[in-house]
Amino acid sequence: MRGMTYLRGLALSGFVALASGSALAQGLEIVGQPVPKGIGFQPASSELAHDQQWLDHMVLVIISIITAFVLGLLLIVIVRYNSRANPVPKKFTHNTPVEVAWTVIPIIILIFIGVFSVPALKKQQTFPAGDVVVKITGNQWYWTYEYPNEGIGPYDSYMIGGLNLGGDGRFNEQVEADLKAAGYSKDQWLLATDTAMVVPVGSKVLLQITGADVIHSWTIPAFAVKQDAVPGRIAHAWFAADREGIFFGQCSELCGKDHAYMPITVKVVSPEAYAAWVEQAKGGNVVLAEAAAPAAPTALASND
Ligand SMILES: [Cu+2]
Repeated sequence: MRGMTYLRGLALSGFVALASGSALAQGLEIVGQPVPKGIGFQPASSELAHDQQWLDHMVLVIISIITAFVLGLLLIVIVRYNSRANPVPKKFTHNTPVEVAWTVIPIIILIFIGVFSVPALKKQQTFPAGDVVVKITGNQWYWTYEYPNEGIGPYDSYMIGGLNLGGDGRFNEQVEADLKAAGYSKDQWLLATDTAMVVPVGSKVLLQITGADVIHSWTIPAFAVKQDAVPGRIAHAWFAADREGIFFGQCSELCGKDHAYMPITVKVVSPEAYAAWVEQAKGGNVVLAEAAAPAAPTALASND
């Protein structure tokens, strides 16, 4: 299944990427990947991710106010009650109204946060039947995907330029050529894989995640999905991607010497492209063909 199919040149994609100024691979926009000096989230691309990021920003506002308040109190104490400004300190030890306030106000703040965070967590952990079910197995050091309902796979997904594909774990001209042939640039080194998980946009995808040897962890940050892959257990996770594109993640549980070399690639495509891929994948060719992906740059959302 390795084959050379994925190494076909994708000059058109490269041209479109240059022309539109955004990264494209196989006609799909690269949406979810780490960026240099980035400190924020990857673009939220599922309802779960929108919830998660909204929650994060909301809590950030609260903790910023609290931090500023405590800093203000500290400054007042430092300026007004230092030993020079206030040589004879007060002797009292209790102040009931203040003590009630500093107990009740934090309780109210915690309840307020909980009112929003518990439903978000529950949504994450309430698993739909799934329009698409994908079984994911973590191995040292690659991922295996299987679509039990469609009879696709299991097939493996290796990092381009990784040990399994003839690399030595280092970036070189051959790796760059392999990435280019698969429709990626050197920016996707350590992220792009030869095969990918392919799902239709908007559909609820139920993941059944397990490990074959040691504990791994499957994640796509832009979908707000992260789940340990534990040998002997099947854990569930779900997402519904709300935009087409290519999304990357990396194994997130230290799993041995090549832990850093087992990235995750998910391609979200139109329902039509997905149906075409399913037919082709049933025949054994799981590499998303260029023709299956939308080619018109005008159909792509901007990456903001
Ligand atoms: Cu790992």
